[in-house]
Amino acid sequence: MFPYPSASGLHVGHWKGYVFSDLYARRKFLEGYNVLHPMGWDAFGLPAENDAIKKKIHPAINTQKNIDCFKVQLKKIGAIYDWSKEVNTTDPNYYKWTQWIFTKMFEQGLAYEETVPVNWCPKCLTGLANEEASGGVCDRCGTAVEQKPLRQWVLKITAFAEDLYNDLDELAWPEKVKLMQKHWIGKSTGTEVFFKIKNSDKIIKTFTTRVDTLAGCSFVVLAPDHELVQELITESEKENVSSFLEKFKYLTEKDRMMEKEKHGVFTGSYAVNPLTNEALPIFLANYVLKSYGSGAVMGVPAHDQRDFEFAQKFGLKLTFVIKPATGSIDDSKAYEEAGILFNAGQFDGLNSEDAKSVIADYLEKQKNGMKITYYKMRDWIFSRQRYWGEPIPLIHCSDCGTVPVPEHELPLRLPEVEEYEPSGTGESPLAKIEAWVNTDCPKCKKAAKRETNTMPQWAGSCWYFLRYTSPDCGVSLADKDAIKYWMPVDLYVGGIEHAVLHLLYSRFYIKFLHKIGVVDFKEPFSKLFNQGMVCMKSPTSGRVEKMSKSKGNVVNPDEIVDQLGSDCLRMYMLFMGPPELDTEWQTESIKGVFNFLTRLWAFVSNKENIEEKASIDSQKRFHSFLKNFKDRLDEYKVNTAVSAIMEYLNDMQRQRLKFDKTILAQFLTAISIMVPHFSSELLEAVLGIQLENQIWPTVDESLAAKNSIEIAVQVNGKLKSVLHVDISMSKEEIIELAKKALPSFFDFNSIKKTIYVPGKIVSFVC
Ligand code: ANZ
Ligand code: ZN
Repeated sequence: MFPYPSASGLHVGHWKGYVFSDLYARRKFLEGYNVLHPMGWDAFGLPAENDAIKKKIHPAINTQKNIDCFKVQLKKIGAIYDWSKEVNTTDPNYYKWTQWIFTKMFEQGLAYEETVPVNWCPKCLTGLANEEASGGVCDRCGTAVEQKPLRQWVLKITAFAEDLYNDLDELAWPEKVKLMQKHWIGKSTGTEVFFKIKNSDKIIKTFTTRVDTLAGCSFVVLAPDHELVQELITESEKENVSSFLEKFKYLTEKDRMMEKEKHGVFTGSYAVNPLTNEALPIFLANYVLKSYGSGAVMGVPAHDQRDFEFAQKFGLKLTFVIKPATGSIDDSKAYEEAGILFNAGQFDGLNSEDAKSVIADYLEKQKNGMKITYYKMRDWIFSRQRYWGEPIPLIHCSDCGTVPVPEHELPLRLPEVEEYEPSGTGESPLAKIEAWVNTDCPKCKKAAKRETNTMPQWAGSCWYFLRYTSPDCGVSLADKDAIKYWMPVDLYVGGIEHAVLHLLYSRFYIKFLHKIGVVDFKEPFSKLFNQGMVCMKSPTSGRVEKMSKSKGNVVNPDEIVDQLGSDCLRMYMLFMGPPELDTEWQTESIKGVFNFLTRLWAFVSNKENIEEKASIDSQKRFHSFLKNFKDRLDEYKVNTAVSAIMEYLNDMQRQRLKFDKTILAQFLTAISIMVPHFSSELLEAVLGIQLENQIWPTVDESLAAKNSIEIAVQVNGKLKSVLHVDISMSKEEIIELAKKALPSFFDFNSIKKTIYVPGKIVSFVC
């Protein structure tokens, strides 16, 4: 995942993912693959704009400065990035295609304009994100926010909901991420039940996943903003209802849902239960959302706890229609489990799971309902009222309506302006630039106005990986053959915080581009790896937290590189712990890695450790190391792959084994993927060969075959070391080796007793 070039620069946490992906890029390269390991910049967006405003430097200049700094820092990693493939989302030659994709979506009816309520602070005069308006008050000034309808551009991601959901199953992604996307998309299969309204020809559609409970439905509830509300209110209930509605006017859906207390009001109207023909009171309530399902719910207090609480409060009828197969019903709460139907007329005795389809079929036949699948995911609000983003390439003409900027006029450049601060009126700062706003309609050539909203930061990151294949392509978003050759991405590495947003939006874009024939695959990232975060104790909170400048717990990689070298930091990042987990930075441990590398350097550069032809023991030890190393890499257990190198050196020294030139070259080549500078220096200095000419070594399986066993060495019951010994070794030889594995300061005279458990343990009692 390409970085957002922030002003604070790189910290060691950023290294973790980059070193990890470099490891696999280097391995594939040595294996003879053609590898595309690129880098680029996700440089539009609010943080970049805010930083520029703070420094009073134009965002374009400021962003370029940040990129330059980032690049200097990144180069210290020594990754095999192909800088000729660099992309930058703010480059007009790049965002031309971000805009082009939008116009294609617009032409396909997948980008539409809608006036949607956004959180609006009447004091700050700006729209706020849901996260900025929790509890119904403005995050900045504490004023109660209103729901203000603002004109927005929305992308119809829901058109792909089914594929976005189903195709997850094919992906080699962490289960956790797939599950998070499934929850977000929120597929729900159920039944829409139609309720006739008494004294009206209208019907209310309610969505339920438990149509088996329909016989127990004793009321119907609508969201307070449901479109039928006004028609349902009877004269006698007018006052009650309007004071109820007044109370909820300012709350977001989320806040309404969060409230534990069930609030509601009777409308005065009744609906008819299509199974029992009973008349059911129609209510409005805070716990029903307009934006989900059909915005109305059939209330079944006996089998839904929310409905139960609501019914208790309003004294509504409680009818159990499902009972457990054994045991009895507790009528102090809802029974939400599966069971057997009763009190349900012709459906009595059915098991509740079967009853779902039987009753749905029955309703369909009577035209009182239909089976339906709903998705919780909403369409994507795509416009921002800010300067630093891709201008939305549309023109509003009073005669022709909304017309896309023709392809040959793209990119539609962001105009140079003096004032790029948010205007505060809910309009983009672009709206103030009359010379830019006023233009001609591409169709009828009459005077028209440009759209002034810009795209969100996500727009450029939804498809950048395609551009890496041919960043200079001028005729399409990327060269068709190049896309075919390289894509989809084989291994995508990044943090889990992108599990839903970026990773879902990119999947949507690729599905769209597949639909219009730009790509011939439907998923952008075949394999995903989420690296964990690097954490450290924060001086402000005293807790171990994710590294970040604001918490004052960052380690600057440049300093570490100066003191200990890039390879030492690389190896430490890989050794810190399982790569997918969050791990704590420890300065002591990185010094341990430094000491190890120093020891390895001394061992390898000592001519006495190289002989003409390595002993069979040495060959066996090397190939079992290599097998181990590869297996652990294949399983992405890179920390244990580092341990394999450490164990190997320990055994070489302990057992006084020597390399020959072939083994040494293979060994240094294998570990070069972790410590490339170190390896290539040694290859050149000791063997006179170039890393660039090496290939990934193959394991000799016959030599790697398990011919050694692990023996634990204990002193007074405490584990001191683990030996890898040849199975042919005698008890005496093993005890000798075990003694050598103890620290040099160990007093051998203190040994009272030596116990050897064959094939397992050497235990010294002192
Ligand atoms: C009647 C019923 C009886 C329900 C029962 C549940 C248990 P999921 O699985 O999340 O899709 N529901 C439907 N639309 C709603 C809305 N707009 N706002 C709030 N709640 C809504 O949940 C589906 C269930 O959530 C539906 O099934 C409905 O309650 C409720 F014993 O219908 B159920
Ligand atoms: Zn026109």
